[in-house]
Amino acid sequence: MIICCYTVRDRMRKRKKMSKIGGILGAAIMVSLLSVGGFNEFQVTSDPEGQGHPAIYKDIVVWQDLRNDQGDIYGYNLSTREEFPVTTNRSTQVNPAIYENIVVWEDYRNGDWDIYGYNLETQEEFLIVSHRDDKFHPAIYGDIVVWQDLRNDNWDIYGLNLLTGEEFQITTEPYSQVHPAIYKDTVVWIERIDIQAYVFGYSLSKSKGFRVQQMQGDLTSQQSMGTLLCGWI
Ligand SMILES: [Ca+2]
Ligand SMILES: [Ca+2]
Repeated sequence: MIICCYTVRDRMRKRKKMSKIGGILGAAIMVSLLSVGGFNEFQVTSDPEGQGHPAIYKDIVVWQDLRNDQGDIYGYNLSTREEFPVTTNRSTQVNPAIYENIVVWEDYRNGDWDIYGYNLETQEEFLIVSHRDDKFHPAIYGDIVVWQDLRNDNWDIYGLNLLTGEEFQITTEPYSQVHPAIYKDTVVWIERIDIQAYVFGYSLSKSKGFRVQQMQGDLTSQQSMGTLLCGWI
């Protein structure tokens, strides 16, 4: 099993629009190879600028990269040992996710945070959702992309079927639903209700929501757990 991690010497993540990528400095993408018999770690990129937020699907690792501007998306093929750009658009691109040959990420090229995608096979970039209000944290499984969306003046979870082009709203509650993850037909997210945070989920096939558990501890660690939730659903 291969997992991705990144080392960070100076992490000052501030959730401000244009300074978002600037919060990750001096980071290097590392990929760890875990096996029953031991643990091997090797470096994927040695570029001196900052790299962060890696994601992996089979042989392909993708990450956000500061080498050219405030953020691009780069990739690495573990089989061919070749590095390649996914997008070098002059605006800021961060937070990639990948499933099979589709990479998705947050993109600031239109003056707010939208979700874009790239097909590694056809080498075509495409817009997933653009709106005047921000969208963060895309996740993808199969043909479904999900993200958190501020268009209703509070965070909701939205999704898009890449095959049909149909966009759909998963949550409508006035509380904030953030950091979605998806596995098969199940979407999970962190929901903040007053000062409490919960993990909720939704079955796309059953069109039915459910509560997973109440979160403990501070919200920062809870948010990072949001990306790990699919490991145990
Ligand atoms: Ca860029
Ligand atoms: Ca909401």
